[in-house]
Amino acid sequence: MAMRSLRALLLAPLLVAGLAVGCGDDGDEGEDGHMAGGHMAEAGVVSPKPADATQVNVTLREWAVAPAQPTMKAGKVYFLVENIGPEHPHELVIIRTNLGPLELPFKDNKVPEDQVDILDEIEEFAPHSSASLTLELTPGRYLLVCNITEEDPQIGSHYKKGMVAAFTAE
Ligand SMILES: [Cu+2]
Repeated sequence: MAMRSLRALLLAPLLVAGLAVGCGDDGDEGEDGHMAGGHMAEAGVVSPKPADATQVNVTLREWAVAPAQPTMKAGKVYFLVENIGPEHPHELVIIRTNLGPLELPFKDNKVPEDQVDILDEIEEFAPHSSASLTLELTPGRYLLVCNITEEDPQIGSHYKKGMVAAFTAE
């Protein structure tokens, strides 16, 4: 989170400069990355799959989280996550819960991360890039959530827009 504020600080003068020259470009994309909620997101980082892990591909887009399969064997899992955008950075938070996809607590326009059992997460990364995460899943039910909230009221909470999927380890 500290990185976000730093980026916002670095970005602010650029935005002011852009306004000052009456920049005619009304797109919201920076030259080197993609903006959402006033900050840039960097491309995701993909690490190699450990030999003993089972791979699960997940696609993130506006506005859905789509695992290639709803169920897998418990154990070491390698999530390979692609953000196909088309425009917004997304993240992937893995929450252990028996609640349904639409039943998570919701406060201040997002899922309060101190009120759910977060196993791990991939921080937000730019559209048209991929990221990976390896973790141990014990048997049980999980929700895969993008918990980004944008200031733009037309967008707001990505979770409420539909970015959540159920996932079970058996
Ligand atoms: Cu998202």
